[in-house]
Amino acid sequence: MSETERSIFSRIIAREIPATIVAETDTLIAFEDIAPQAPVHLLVVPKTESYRNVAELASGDPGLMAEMVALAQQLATERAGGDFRLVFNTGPSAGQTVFHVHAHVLAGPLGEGTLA
Ligand code: DGP
Repeated sequence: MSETERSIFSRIIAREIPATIVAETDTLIAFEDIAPQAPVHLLVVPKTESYRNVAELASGDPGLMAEMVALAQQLATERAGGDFRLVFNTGPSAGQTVFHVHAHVLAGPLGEGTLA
């Protein structure tokens, strides 16, 4: 894959562009969404760029998907008492804009105007 084809999230992982990183493991990174839609709005992202969306990830590496859920739960527990929403936009007409699989972790009081 050429430099120009790398996703914005790969550039965050490589520290080429800034982000507020809140957790990192060998396989995952988590950082604050640039446009938060809930009191806690984090993105949990596999370091590999092999999967464009959650359907590809679930069939290609279900263990990695389970790691994403576990990290989401850990972060929601640290920040918002443990309850959380996990959103995987899958496909352009569903609102996906970055084609490097990622989970939106939403927590805190969810009211009008938050991600439905
Ligand atoms: P989606 O629409 O599901 O593909 O979500 C992509 C999310 O990524 C969106 O909520 C905004 C976030 N995002 C896009 N570019 C950046 C960036 O450069 N930094 C951060 N922190 N978040 C970004």
